[in-house]
Amino acid sequence: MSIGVFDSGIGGLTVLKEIRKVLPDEKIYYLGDTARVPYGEKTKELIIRYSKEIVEFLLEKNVSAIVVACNTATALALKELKETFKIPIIGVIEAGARTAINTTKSGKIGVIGTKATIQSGKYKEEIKLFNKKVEVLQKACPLFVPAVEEGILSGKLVNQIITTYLDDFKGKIDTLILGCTHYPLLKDAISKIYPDIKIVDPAKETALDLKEILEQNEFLKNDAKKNEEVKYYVTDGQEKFKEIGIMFLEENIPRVELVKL
Ligand code: DGN
Repeated sequence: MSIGVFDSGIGGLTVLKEIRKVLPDEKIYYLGDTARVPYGEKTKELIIRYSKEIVEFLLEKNVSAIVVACNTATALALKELKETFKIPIIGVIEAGARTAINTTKSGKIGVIGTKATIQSGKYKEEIKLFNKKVEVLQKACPLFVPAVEEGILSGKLVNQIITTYLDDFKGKIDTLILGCTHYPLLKDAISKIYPDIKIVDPAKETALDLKEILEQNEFLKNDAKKNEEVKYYVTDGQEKFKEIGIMFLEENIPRVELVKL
């Protein structure tokens, strides 16, 4: 049994890290579409096409389930992927929305993500499915991704970027969903500035959802090998992926293969 995980690039490694904690013995194929990142500025049609190409690649590896470890691809392509392919495919948004609903006391939730994720309104839609009365404030934070990729995770510059985007939320929300897979690296910096806001990273709950789906489908066997490996694939820039990947995964990435989709 193996699992496919994909992202527009490197951010999905924050989701992979959580999946590895919950399912350390399953073989995982991770694909980062680094040649075509960022998805956050692209059209829905293009994101659906890219996502389908990636799923087809992962299916060739005989994966039993797929995690769309990218908020933008989840927001814009998950529905089409589920309609097109027969295996279980899960995204990160439902888990994020559910966790936020269980976290908020005031019923006021903030969502941040790429422009495409925010414009799609998917988080708001999911949250409203759980509870219509909850108020949702949204904001695209496009400068967070380059800051994270440059390793600027604390200090004056990143604090200024954070307050520029998030001061609008001050006093208006008690829970903030990190609706982009890069943002967990800014969690500490955001928490320091807004200690009263509870921060939700959808990755943890997504990993638990995946485990539940695998159990329901009886995909998890007791005879699985211990500590299975992760195979990494990118569409460009193997070295950069390895270099920055450590920051996201907090472990070394020994080998990355290049693929053409
Ligand atoms: N991984 C993307 C997401 O979670 O929305 C962000 C990266 C990007 O495509 N800009």
